Amino acid sequence: MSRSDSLPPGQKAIPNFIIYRILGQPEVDLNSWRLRVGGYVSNPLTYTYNDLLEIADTSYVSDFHCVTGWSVRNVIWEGVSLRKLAAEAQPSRNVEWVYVRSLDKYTTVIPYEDFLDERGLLVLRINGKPLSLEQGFPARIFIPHLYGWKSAKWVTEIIFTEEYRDGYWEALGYHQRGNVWREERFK
Ligand SMILES: Nc1nc2c(c(=O)[nH]1)N[C@H]1C(S)=C(S)[C@@H](COP(=O)(O)O)O[C@H]1N2
Ligand SMILES: [Mo]
Repeated sequence: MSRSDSLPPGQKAIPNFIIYRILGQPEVDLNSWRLRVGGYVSNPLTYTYNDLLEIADTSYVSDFHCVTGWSVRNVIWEGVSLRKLAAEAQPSRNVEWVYVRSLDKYTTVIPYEDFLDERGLLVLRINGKPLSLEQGFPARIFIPHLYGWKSAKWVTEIIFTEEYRDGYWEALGYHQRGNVWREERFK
């Protein structure tokens, strides 16, 4: 079976996303919201929501996997490729990790190599509609082969770093990378 028709080990399909907001639902003000891309880069950048809409370049269908064992199949994802954001910021050669911060103070960490996966996405739309507030409007991360906790909602900062640093779930024992096909659930 190919990856497109099988689920990763230990996962079960359910029809709809279960909404998680472990730190509460943040209030989003689109006028003040910005996405900052920085850290160890030669060209730090700040994007408004409209800037991101203008450079949206990617759309595909892929499954979503939460580490607690549920998956939602065949979701349509649209947005800006993370590769493009990285290319604009020009991370230093020594970058190994990407640290992500959100409006609700949620954080997560992604290996630079996985961040650069060709399907890595800053999501602006799900299933043909703008992200709902509860699903992370204005923007969230999605990398199909990583567990859902890496898919930070309401993202405000993407920071390229040399040093590993735990995010919210990683500090509680969840894996540095979280590859669903290798079942990297815990450290
Ligand atoms: N800011 C923020 N992002 C988050 C979370 C959260 O609590 N806060 N939960 C994560 C987890 S564990 C999962 S499985 C997915 C769930 O996405 P959903 O709420 O759209 O179903 O969001 C991820 N991103
Ligand atoms: Mo999750």
